[in-house]
Amino acid sequence: MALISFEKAAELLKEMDNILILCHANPDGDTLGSGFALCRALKAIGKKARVDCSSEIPSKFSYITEGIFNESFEAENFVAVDVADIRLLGDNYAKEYENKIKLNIDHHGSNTMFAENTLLDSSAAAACEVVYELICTLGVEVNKAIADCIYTGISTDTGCFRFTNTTAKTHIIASKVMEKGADIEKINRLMFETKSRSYMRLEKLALDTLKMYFDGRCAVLTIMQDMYEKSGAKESDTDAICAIPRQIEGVQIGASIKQKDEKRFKISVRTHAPYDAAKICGAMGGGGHPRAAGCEIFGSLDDVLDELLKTVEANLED
Ligand SMILES: [Mn+2]
Repeated sequence: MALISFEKAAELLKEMDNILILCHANPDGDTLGSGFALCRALKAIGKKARVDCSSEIPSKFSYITEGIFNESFEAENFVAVDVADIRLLGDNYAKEYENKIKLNIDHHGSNTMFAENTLLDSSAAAACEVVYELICTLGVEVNKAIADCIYTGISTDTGCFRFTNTTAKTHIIASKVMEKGADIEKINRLMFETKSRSYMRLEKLALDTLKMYFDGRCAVLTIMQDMYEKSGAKESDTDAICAIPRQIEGVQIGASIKQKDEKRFKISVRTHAPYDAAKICGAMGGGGHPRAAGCEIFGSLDDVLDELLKTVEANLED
């Protein structure tokens, strides 16, 4: 349960072999970019490594996984990337790998320190920034494939360098991977400009549920299970939708409620400063970053909305 340095993390990885790298469930560009960049780097120094995730990897990330030989071997060492809490591995994986993670590489201030060793930089905009530095510490040459992975994590976790987590260092690392051939035109087009037709149908259904509260300072939209069927979209399509409420003029706290099971809802909160999304979600049993956080609540939709609005109201008054 120790926080360790880049040097120590590199040393640990050099001692390991047969390494299974775990991404969080409902994988995003950062966890996948981190996982596959690290996997490619470990293979470059002769290790057996592969990446695993409890959810299916969305097809738009296929360029990240392309051309990597997913070796079959008996995993001996387990490394997690971009995972703030063991539960985020997904229900079955969380149980299977509990107390087995030797190294966790992360950038969430809310990290629960579930791993034996944690390499954490909470000032990093993306876990991919941390992984980039670790790869450099390992002495591995960053090739185009690794550069594409790192750039993907950085651009997606910063909303293409627009979110306030973006730092000067974020841009420096982005420029380093550009020099190594990261295809920023293709990556940004795939991540930010390309929307499937099923996604557009889901966005339309979700927008129909949008409601404003507290004199327009809070906006909430809801995505119910039947909307996936109606639109043909998947849950992985909802990330961009969750960003919409905060985009409305005058909104300081935006939230989306996603139905997971009949009585289980995932809430995503996005805020403008000074409102703290991690604090709001923390009050409801979750966590995350100051501008983007999440939690899960059990109950009917009405109960969930009540609890969310009560918590938002308390934070707006602070
Ligand atoms: Mn991340």
